[in-house]
Amino acid sequence: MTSNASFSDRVKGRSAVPLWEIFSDVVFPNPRPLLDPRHWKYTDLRPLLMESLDAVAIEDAERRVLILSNTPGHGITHSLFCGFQVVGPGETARCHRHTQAAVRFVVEGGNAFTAVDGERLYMSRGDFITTPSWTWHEHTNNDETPLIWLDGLDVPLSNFMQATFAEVHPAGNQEILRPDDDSVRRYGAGMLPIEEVPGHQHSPVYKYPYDQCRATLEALRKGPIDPAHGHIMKYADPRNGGHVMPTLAAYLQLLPEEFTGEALRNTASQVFFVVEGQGRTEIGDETFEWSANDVFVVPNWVWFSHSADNDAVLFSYSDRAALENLGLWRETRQWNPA
Ligand code: GTQ
Ligand code: FE2
Repeated sequence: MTSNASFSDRVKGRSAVPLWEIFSDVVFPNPRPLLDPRHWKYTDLRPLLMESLDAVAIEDAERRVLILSNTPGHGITHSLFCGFQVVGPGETARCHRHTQAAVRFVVEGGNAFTAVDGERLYMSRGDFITTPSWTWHEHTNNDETPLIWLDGLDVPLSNFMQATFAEVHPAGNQEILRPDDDSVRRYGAGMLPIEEVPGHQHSPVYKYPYDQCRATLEALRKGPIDPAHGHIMKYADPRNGGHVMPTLAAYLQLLPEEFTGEALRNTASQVFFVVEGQGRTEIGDETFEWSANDVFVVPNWVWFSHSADNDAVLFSYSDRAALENLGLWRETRQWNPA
């Protein structure tokens, strides 16, 4: 008996599968995003964040985070994690470290800091802070009001690679090894030591203060504008101009009043946080109207375009760094006849 079916069955009986039966499931012409675009309004989430202060003690929570869950694995995309974290007055979220890398964007700041790798980084609204893979980190709020920021992590990507490790600091708090905001002062001016440049795989700058970054966007107004992004800059590693970490890329962009952006699509999945202004983003065939502090997510390989009513500033992070490092980055822009 030698029918095709029985051949296939005999192959499958040996824990093998004929490629020709499933070829188009594994090799296909373009990405097939499995997630939906989505929009979270801060006005919906903030009251819940405030309630969470009473709903769980910081000692019982490890981190008090409301996850913006958009996939079965609690990612906001197949590769990225996103959440709003709140630390109440007088609280400390204890020190730990993990192989997953994090970026943070401060929403409601104050007299509060995150300590990363032996250094306290004070948190004001709009500051961009990194927590690279395997660096010790803890969060302390010495203010009278809650501290809130947006967390972006490469959790689904790292977990997919099954290279996840995590541990709590044996002392609960890390030793502070350098002055406050030392990495900003040491490396944030774009200068580097002529020898002994840090050899690790992440930017030596752990905080990019909003006032400086916002001023940079303002300076760009006088120059040419990108038809899709408006005035955009990436948070860069000053050693090489690369992304801040091997997996995560992050950006700040200014959409001037009445900006109408061209569409583009790329292989990154992207999370946007509205820092200032109002506008809308078309993602596929949906339109999301956003205003300050909202979050929206753009799936990979879906056409999207931004427009702004008044001057708008968007923070975003994506898996572009990982894609570039793996040779999987691609972008296509709308064909726009002159
Ligand atoms: O602040 O250390 O949103 O470890 C998820 C995991 C935040 C954190 C998250 C974490 C943290
Ligand atoms: Fe953490």
